[in-house]
Amino acid sequence: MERFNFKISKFMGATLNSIAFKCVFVLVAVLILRALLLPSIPAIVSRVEWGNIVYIRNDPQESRLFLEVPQIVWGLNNQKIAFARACLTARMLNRTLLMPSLSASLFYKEIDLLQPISFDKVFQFQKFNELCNGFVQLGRYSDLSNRTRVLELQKGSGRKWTLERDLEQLREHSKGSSFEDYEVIRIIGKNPFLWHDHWPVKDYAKVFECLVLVDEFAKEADRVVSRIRRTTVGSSSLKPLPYVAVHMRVEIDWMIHCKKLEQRLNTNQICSSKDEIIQRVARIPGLETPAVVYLAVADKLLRNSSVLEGWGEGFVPFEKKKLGVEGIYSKYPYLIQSAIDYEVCLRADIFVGNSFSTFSSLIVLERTQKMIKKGESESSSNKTWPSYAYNIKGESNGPKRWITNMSDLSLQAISYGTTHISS
Ligand SMILES: Nc1nc2c(ncn2[C@@H]2O[C@H](COP(=O)(O)OP(=O)(O)O)[C@@H](O)[C@H]2O)c(=O)[nH]1
Ligand SMILES: *[C@@H]1O[C@H](CO)[C@@H](O)[C@H](O)[C@H]1NC(C)=O
Ligand SMILES: *[C@@H]1O[C@H](CO)[C@@H](O)[C@H](O)[C@H]1NC(C)=O
Ligand SMILES: *[C@@H]1O[C@H](CO)[C@@H](O)[C@H](O)[C@H]1NC(C)=O
Ligand SMILES: *[C@@H]1O[C@H](CO)[C@@H](O)[C@H](O)[C@H]1NC(C)=O
Ligand SMILES: *[C@@H]1O[C@H](CO)[C@@H](O)[C@H](O)[C@H]1NC(C)=O
Repeated sequence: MERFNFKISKFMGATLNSIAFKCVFVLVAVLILRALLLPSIPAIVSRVEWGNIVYIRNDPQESRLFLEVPQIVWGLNNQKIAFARACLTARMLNRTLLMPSLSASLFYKEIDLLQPISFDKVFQFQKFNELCNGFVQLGRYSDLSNRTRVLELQKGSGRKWTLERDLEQLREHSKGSSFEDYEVIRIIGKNPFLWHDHWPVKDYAKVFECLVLVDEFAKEADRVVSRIRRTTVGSSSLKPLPYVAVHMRVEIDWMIHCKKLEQRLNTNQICSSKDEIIQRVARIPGLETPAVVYLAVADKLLRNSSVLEGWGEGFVPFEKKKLGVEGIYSKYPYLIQSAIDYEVCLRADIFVGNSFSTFSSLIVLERTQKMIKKGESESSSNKTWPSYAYNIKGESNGPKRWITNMSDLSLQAISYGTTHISS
């Protein structure tokens, strides 16, 4: 809420008619008008001093009430989804989300290996608040007042903790002025995926749009992409070759997970062997060859380093080592490596991924948004930023065309776990 402090009592009675007072009065009036008319000035607290008049304005969009969440864990995109849910929870509670810790390491069972990494070491803090202004906001712990009152909100897991029950609990805590006495609501609980999926795809997309990598890592992604673009074959050296990024999800962690999932869902359309991936990519309709294929894989988690073998004529496959960019990646922990790879896939001429992977799903979501922004959705063909799922058979035995349905009512419908993809 706006708050004005006028220390003008000293003026009262003494110099009411003085010209100086009139000038000051006009200035104050202007400041008030400015504050009312331009509510989106980014400053959280602006302070203008004029003589002994002090005027303080708290930005109305910057809620003085906060939500705190536990450290966010698991893979890059599972972390992004959990982060988005924390943001949307804060939005629902009309609170600013205290900037959470992400995890630099993939291991989530050994707490000491979790390697907390501050959100702003990975994504631009200021940029996030600028882009998400009016939707959700991040705050810093230093924004908290001295006498912070904290309400702990225990989140549950397990069978009793249904989607409805979770939502009901959140609704309860967003109503009623009694909660406004608590500057901080702190969500606690063990399950790293505390946040249930209560929001439409568009809301998630809005949060993801505000996530911009810090310059250091964005530059590393630029370097990798320019290496790929520099690749030439034979005499076709003038025009850059098209580059296909394939999120080859064949790492050991995935193979364990996907086999279980296939059994449970009674399907064989999840895992995809290397050979199946190669065959499907070769049958992408209209793909011009020669083409560079960038294999986005976590080299460390590969049992089998033969991913470069078996690609047919016309395909020039690269992974990090062969491309000579291993040095770029190896400087960084898992989370950053994965984030660089994500950027490289995002910018590819063609992306091919696995419809059961959140990594693939969020790339397709961002590419779909780019496509929509370019106004392609109205034209007769959705040709820019094409994406495919190699685990599902599409036209002429190629991979299935993959576009995110932005009108879907939950993220579940478009990520981790579907063979029903829009196309
Ligand atoms: N493409 C790529 N993947 C990586 C890298 N490092 C780790 N990974 C994998 O990416 C996965 C990322 O997890 P996440 O983004 O949550 O997606 P998902 O596990 O595929 O649903 C991890 O499980 C790792 O196997 C990397 O440098 N590049
Ligand atoms: C915080 O507390 C310190 C000492 O307890 C005090 O000097 C300071 O003015 C307080 N600040 C605010 C913003 O209340
Ligand atoms: C949250 O803020 C919105 C917009 O300012 C308002 O309409 C809504 O009533 C608020 N909700 C709560 C629970 O305070
Ligand atoms: C590695 O890949 C090759 C070629 O696809 C395959 O023949 C071999 O069985 C694989 N080895 C392991 C350990 O998966
Ligand atoms: C293109 O994609 C958009 C977004 O999914 C969809 O709404 C539209 O119907 C598609 N257009 C065609 C011609 O397929
Ligand atoms: C997209 O999702 C909405 C909401 O679930 C659904 O009504 C619509 O049919 C879906 N569109 C496509 C192309 O699947």
